[in-house]
Amino acid sequence: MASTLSKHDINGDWASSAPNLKKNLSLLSSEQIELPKMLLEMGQSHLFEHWPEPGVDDDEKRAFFDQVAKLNASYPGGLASYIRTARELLAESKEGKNPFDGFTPSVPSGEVLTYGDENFVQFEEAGVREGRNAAFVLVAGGLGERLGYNGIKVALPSESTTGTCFLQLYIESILALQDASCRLAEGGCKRQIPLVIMTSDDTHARTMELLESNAYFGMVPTQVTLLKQEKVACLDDNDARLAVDSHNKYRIQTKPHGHGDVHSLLYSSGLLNKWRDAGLRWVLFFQDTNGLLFKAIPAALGVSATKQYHVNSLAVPRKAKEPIGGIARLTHSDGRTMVINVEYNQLDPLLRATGYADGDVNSETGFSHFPGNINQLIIELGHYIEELTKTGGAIKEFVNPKYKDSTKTAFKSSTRLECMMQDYPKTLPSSARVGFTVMDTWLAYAPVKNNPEDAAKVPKGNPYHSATSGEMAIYRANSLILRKAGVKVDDPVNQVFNGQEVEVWSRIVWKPKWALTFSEVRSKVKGSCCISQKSTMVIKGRNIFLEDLSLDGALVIDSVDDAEVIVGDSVQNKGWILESVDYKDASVPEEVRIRGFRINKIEQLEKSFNESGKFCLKP
Ligand code: UGB
Repeated sequence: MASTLSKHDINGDWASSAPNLKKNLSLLSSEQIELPKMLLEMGQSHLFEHWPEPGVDDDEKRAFFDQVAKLNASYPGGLASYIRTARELLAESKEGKNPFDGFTPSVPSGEVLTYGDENFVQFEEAGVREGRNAAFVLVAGGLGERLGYNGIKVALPSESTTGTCFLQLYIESILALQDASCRLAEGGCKRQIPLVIMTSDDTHARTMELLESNAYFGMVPTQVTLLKQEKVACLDDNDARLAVDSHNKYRIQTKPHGHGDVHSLLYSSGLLNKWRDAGLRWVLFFQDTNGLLFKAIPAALGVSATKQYHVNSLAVPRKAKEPIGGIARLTHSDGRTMVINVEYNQLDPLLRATGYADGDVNSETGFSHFPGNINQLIIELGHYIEELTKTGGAIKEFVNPKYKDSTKTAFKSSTRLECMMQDYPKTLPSSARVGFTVMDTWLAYAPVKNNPEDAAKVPKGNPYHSATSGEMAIYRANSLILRKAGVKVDDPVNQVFNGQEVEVWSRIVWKPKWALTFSEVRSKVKGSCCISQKSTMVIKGRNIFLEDLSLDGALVIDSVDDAEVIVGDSVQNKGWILESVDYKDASVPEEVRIRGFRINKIEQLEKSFNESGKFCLKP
């Protein structure tokens, strides 16, 4: 029950600078009284200027304090600390201070892998062995404003041949890693790899609903934990005056704080210690829409384990000025060094300010000197816990106000503090082993971030990062992997969808349990196989072997885990074809429209083997 206010509190002399607040003090409980005191001390009396007499909108006024209490509790150090940090960062931004002042960038050295060579295969094997000691953390609190999709991004189909959504693909990949890793354990193992999903108010309910309505895509429900991040208060000016919500004058406007929240949430959840006590060693962080990522995970985890990295970032070759962060070694004039992501909008100015007159430009390889951060981090758990015990998981923040003019005194719209998960190494001692692993882009990175209009405007040669390119990248990667394993896959044809010219390869898709690593793919392809460009091949079962297969059409094949199926000879039919759709055509579902095509399933050979035993599919 709310306790009553003291005489001093009711008297409210401390509130004389905010007369409208003073009149309403009786609405507050004694637990809440510290909140308005703190707000006044922090120069926020404007929040009460428009408050009417007691008796009017009292419930809204109480709800205001509930919101303030929540904002206060969810930020390390409370709202006062948030406002103080905001003032410091806003002052630095006004002065034009570079957050990397004193640091000189240089090109870092990391592990550069070539898909399918002996080195790669060895790292994959080491990674699969370590898989059972890993926990996965998906940051999925972002709204994806650039994509402009109305649903949550993890519910989007990663490709439309099978319609598998990103969350299903991720979960099935983790389960495949779990099985493969446990099979390698001496005496077997029953470990369930934990998955944490960071959500926000924008995504939480829909993520939960997606999991529940799909039986967690095969995971045990207790294997999955959702941690919801809270938004932070918006700021109206350089004094960090909190912004009043334009839809409700009794609310402070809030916006997302960024994916960096994941560290403090994990820390306060208590999960990290639980994982350590259960013998886990690695935490792998990843983002919401990269359909290729798990093709790179086993090798990258193998690199972490072999090199004993405390932090390992996955990277890909990056075109200069491409909007993904660049990984750089930064050396301070006082001798400190760190290997860290420098966001794309900061890299070019930093280079120009430190003697690279041309800024961020491509080298003779056709790519920037600085590998692109794809925000897949692998962190060693013991070291992580040690570090978070010191910092509580707080990540260095930044502010990015859009000023009205060069006086930098007013903003075009409110701003807020933000933080990024890849800034975690910024507080690490120089002794920490921070490395990175570069993989081919075709293998590791094809996010879905841009809406069709923006994607169509991307400079020629740079990636679209759209739903169209994300899907095509999956077919391309699978085709290239099969080629590497000896299958003759036809060259792609170029087609334009939603104004984007893309390579259309054979639509080849397999479930992660069919093959997670290159060695597994190689072991499942025999003899002389070929697949024409117009073909579609969907492999759903675990023990399906392609042997002297000649495919020109559509083939969909499934089997129970203890069936062994050989697919051979010639399969020919009219197949499945891609038909263009206009993304402005509102009669077409949004997830189809944003890729610019639909699949017309004209004719296919579809076969399911539902009993154990050895079978041969020879039409
Ligand atoms: N996300 C959250 O969970 N919470 C938030 O508050 C915000 C986001 P974006 P962006 O490799 O692809 C990142 O918006 O700006 C989740 C890196 O900073 O897609 O493109 C969100 O749901 C950049 O260095 O990020 O930039 C999503 O899963 C570069 O590496 C993830 O965070 C780039 O991604 C990323 O959100 C990239």
